[in-house]
Amino acid sequence: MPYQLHYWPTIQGRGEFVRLALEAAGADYVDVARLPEGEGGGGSALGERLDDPEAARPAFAPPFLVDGDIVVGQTAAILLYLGPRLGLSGVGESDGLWTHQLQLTIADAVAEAHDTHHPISVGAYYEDQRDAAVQRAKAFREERIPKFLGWFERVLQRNPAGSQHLVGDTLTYADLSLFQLVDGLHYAFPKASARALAATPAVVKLHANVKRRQRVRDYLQSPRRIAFNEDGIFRRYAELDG
Ligand SMILES: N[C@@H](CCC(=O)N[C@@H](CS)C(=O)NCC(=O)O)C(=O)O
Repeated sequence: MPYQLHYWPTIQGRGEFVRLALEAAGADYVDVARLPEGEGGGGSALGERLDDPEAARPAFAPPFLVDGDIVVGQTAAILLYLGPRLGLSGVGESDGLWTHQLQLTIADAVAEAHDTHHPISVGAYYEDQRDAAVQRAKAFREERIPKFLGWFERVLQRNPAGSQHLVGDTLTYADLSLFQLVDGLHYAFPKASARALAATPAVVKLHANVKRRQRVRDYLQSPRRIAFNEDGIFRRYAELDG
């Protein structure tokens, strides 16, 4: 049975962290909401699934993964579940937990990137919170992007197995997610992220190495990879960069 990924069909968003893991492992999966409506696809079918009154353990929000009887919500929990199954996690309790910790830190960075364009309310339009967004984005650019990327740089430099990977000497979902974080920051904040990345050579190298991997490259060039856009988490608004 293929894994079922349930996520909004028109954005990369948080679903992209799961897509990348599935794609990099060559896993059999269906991106359900991207199917034609007649086959259960579309955003409204996804909304109906979230509101399913029969679900004993409903996910709070997309993404969620269905694997037979198992339903897992929360991006980091989905990757915690998939990691060992796809051969994309540190092995053993200590390395498995470390991989998860890295993912949770990436989730923190993603939430802060989101809040630069929605600092007041998730439910209000960007245009109605632009002034606060400008202020929030300035702090994110000047303090948080360098702090997050600097921490990942130190993690890479201190990895006893070498600075090619975050955990041990093989690819994990944390590497894939750091690739996606850097890609997103580069899209949304081209000037600020270029400045921060100039001080984090191992992060830059990891991003390039992940992008070069055959399955990742094939995926990025395929129609399955949705382009960044201004409905997603990483949005390019000129007034928020600098
Ligand atoms: N912490 C959750 C956040 C999930 C989330 O915020 N999903 C967004 C799309 S990226 C959503 O549709 N949220 C709807 C809501 O929060 O009401 C995760 O990492 O998966």
